[in-house]
Order: sequence, then C-alpha cells, then structure tokens
Amino acid sequence: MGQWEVFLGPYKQAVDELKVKLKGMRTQFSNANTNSPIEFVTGRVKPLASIYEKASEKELAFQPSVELGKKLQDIAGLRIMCQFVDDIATVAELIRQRNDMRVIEERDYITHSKPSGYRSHHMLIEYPVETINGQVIVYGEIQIRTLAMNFWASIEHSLNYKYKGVFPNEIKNRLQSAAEAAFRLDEEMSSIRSEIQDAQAYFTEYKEASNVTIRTNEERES
Ligand code: 0O2
Ligand code: 0O2
Repeated sequence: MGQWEVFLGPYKQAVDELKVKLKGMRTQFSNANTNSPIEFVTGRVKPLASIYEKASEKELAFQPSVELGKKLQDIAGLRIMCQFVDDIATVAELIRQRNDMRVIEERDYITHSKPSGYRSHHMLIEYPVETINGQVIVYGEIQIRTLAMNFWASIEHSLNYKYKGVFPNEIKNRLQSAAEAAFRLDEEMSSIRSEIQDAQAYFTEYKEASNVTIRTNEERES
C-alpha cells in the first residue's frame, strides 16, 4: 500500500463514519415524525490533485505528514443540505452538542457571504478515528447550506474549473447576482415554511397509507 493510501486511510474512515452518523440524525427525525432539518448528506475525501493544489497555494510540502493534516483541515469533508436557512443553525447546534467530535472553529459565510457570493456555514472539527494502531485524531470540515446555496456553489465550482478561478467581470457579476437571487429564494421559501411542511407531512402520510394498501392487496392476491 502506498504512503498516501496509508495517510488517507483514517480520513476515509472518518468520512464513512460521519456520513452514517449524520444521515442517522435525519433518520431519527423521520422516526420521531418530526420535520428533519437535514435534507441530505454527502461526503468525500479530498482528491490528491486538490490536496496538491491547496498544498502548493499554502506553500506546504506535498508529502503525507502530520503537518499537512494539521494545515489542510478539509481533507475529510462532509456537506449537509437543509431545506430552510433556519435549519442551518439547528444542525450546527446539534453538531456542537455531540460528544463524538469537537468543534474547533466555525465560519459563518451566511451572514458574511464571500466576495464571490458564496454562502454556507463551515464547522471545523476534530474527530477521533479508532485504528488497529490506536486512536488517530483527524480534522474535518462540515459545510452546512441550503439546497439553493448548494445549487449556486456547485455551478460556481464547475465554472471555476473552466476559468481556473479568474472569472471575466461579466460572469463574476452575474454569479454574484445569482447568489443574491438564490438567497431571496431561500427567504421566500422560509416565509411559506409552515405551508410547505404541512404539505410534506400530508404527502408522507399519503405515501405510507398507499404502501399499506398495496401490501394488503398483494397479500390478498397471493
Ligand atoms: P437516498 O436513498 O438516495 O436518499 P454515498 O453515501 O457513498 O452513496 P456520497 O458520496 O455521500 O454517496 O454522495 P452522493 O452519492 O453524491 O449523495 C449522497 C446522498 O445524497 C444520496 O442519498 C443522494 O441520493 C443524495 N443526494 C445527492 N444529491 C442530491 C440532491 O440534489 N437532492 C437530494 N434530495 N438528495 C441528493 P443516499 O444517502 O445514498 O440515499
Ligand atoms: P473543494 O473542491 O470543495 O474541496 P483556509 O486557507 O483553510 O483558511 P479555505 O481553505 O479557503 O481557507 O477555507 P474556506 O474558504 O473556509 O473553505 C474552503 C471550502 O469552502 C472550499 O474548498 C469550497 O468547498 C468552499 N468554498 C469557499 N469559497 C467558495 C466559493 O467562492 N465558491 C464555491 N463554490 N465554494 C467555495 P476547496 O478546497 O476550495 O474546494
């Protein structure tokens, strides 16, 4: 096994475990018949090419080392998507309350969006991974954002690849106004939140009732 694979092993384990745990929160809300502040969760270990790029930007040696793990705190990355802006604070608080990770820094790019227009709440965490050689503490970054913020960030991220971070002014301005439009959409959805949630609860009940009817019919026919 290569040195990088060994180095990234605990990060992969952290991402896998955290995905299960964060998705578990959604399931728990669902089992309690409560609206979940979590819509969906994704996770990734930073690809080697991105580690190389970020290490070069920060003038760090591109070598698997404790130093690199300390300076690049998003090698393990989790992303939590929420329906409504208010859900972000709820999820952040749930994470602060957990005993299986320690929040070491938070960045509120929602109140203070980035110049690009980017919005998200970032939490840097320390997470203990149990290995056959003992416990390893890894850093991870949890990004919490709405579906609209995620939509904007995914599109902007792809354009970044095309323009290699240097956007023509026109595109930059249009992306900034698109970010504001996405935020207005979030505000609009928040203002009809209770109506949306009533409809979702009704739809879930309807789906469950239909499943029971289908199952009962199948049983009768077999
Ligand atoms: P389900 O039953 O589809 O909800 P992995 O956990 O390895 O499968 P990973 O790497 O975490 O996947 O990220 P991936 O595959 O991009 O997405 C993780 C989960 O988020 C998947 O659900 C996707 O269905 C869900 N997802 C991704 N994009 C969207 C989206 O735009 N809208 C919604 N609502 N869900 C999305 P699960 O957990 O596999 O199960
Ligand atoms: P990827 O491909 O998502 O992994 P630092 O030097 O550590 O203090 P850093 O690393 O810039 O500062 O931290 P920051 O800005 O808090 O968070 C970086 C991550 O946030 C990025 O990771 C993106 O995922 C996301 N992000 C930050 N700004 C933007 C933006 O303007 N547009 C988009 N689409 N995403 C953004 P990476 O490593 O850049 O990329």
